Amino acid sequence: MQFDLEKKCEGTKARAGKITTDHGVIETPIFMPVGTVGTVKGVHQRELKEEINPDIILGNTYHLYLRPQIDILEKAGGLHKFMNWDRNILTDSGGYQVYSLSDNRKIKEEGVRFKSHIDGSYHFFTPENVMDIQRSIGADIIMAFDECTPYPCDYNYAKRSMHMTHRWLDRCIKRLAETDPKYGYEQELFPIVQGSTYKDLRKQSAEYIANAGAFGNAIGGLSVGEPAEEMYAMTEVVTEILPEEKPRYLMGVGTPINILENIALGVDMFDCVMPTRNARNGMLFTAHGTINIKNKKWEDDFSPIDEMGITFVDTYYTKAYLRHLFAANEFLGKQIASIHNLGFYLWLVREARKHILAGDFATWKNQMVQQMNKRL
Ligand code: PRF
Repeated sequence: MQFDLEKKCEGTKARAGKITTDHGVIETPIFMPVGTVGTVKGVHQRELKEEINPDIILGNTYHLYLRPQIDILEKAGGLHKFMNWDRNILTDSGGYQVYSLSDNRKIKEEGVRFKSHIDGSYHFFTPENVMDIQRSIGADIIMAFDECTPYPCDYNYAKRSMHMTHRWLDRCIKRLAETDPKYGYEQELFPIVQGSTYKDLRKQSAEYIANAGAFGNAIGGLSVGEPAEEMYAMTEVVTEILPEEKPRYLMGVGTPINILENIALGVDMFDCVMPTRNARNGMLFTAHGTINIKNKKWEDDFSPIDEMGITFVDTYYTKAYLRHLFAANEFLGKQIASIHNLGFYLWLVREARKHILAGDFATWKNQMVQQMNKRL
């Protein structure tokens, strides 16, 4: 696997780059659609590939381990084959889902015991078995096992947790060195910076993570309820320290505005459930602001969903029709909105990349942030 830094923005810390893996090239900045259980909710693989066209999508260790379970994924020959997706996949380690989904969990140095949100059964995740599970899922990029602290978080808790995440990282690295990929292509680990909203902890963590010498690095523990300004401040502290020649991934972020602001702070990769989750609730993101398609004002608006949109649904359907589908609670409404929103997110990061390469990213970004900060 290789990362090439192609261009740095002059006015901001934004960068354009390319990650080359056995499943193709990932142009950065990138937004990775979330395919938690081996499906980007509501979107066929064919639509995903042909309309939205991301170089990489995300899967989840926690969910895939519980269902369909690892033996099925191994029999299928890995997640790529199971879901028929021949481009890149990144899997999150479960170091977040265990905390956000399982109602009953116990965190110890050895690992985390948790209760399945599906059938109430008990399971144990350790840095070692999470690496083994990610070998079996077969993602191209795999994440270290970490603890994502909540917001707000007591300083001493955040500090202890951060150190444990660092020790867990060492165990992840050791386990990976002792094992091989299962399906004949390379897998690379991204360690995760934690440290809550404390600058000194974030610095310490970024230094530790940078020293691990991994292929790329991630920033976790943000977008957990803190104000956007605090998130940006933490990103900035961390990107000052993480090596420039390696890709940087900000986990679980965010709104279109959050994404542009963090690109400006030197982040290359993003994922978030927002475009698909909000789509299912009738919220559409556009370059001119957000639309609540359930609103009565769209009832007789026969204009296209989004004249500027990149996917076929944007001009194939009208706002009035999409509103009707939501009012009637039809599946198709959620599908159309999901395709639109993902198309918009991918358009946004591709535009960002173009402007970084063209040298006018800062001006473009400021204008977009202003434009998108509206309700239509
Ligand atoms: N850790 C992991 N996954 C994550 C996060 C994290 O901190 C976040 C934080 N927003 C999203 N997904 N492993």
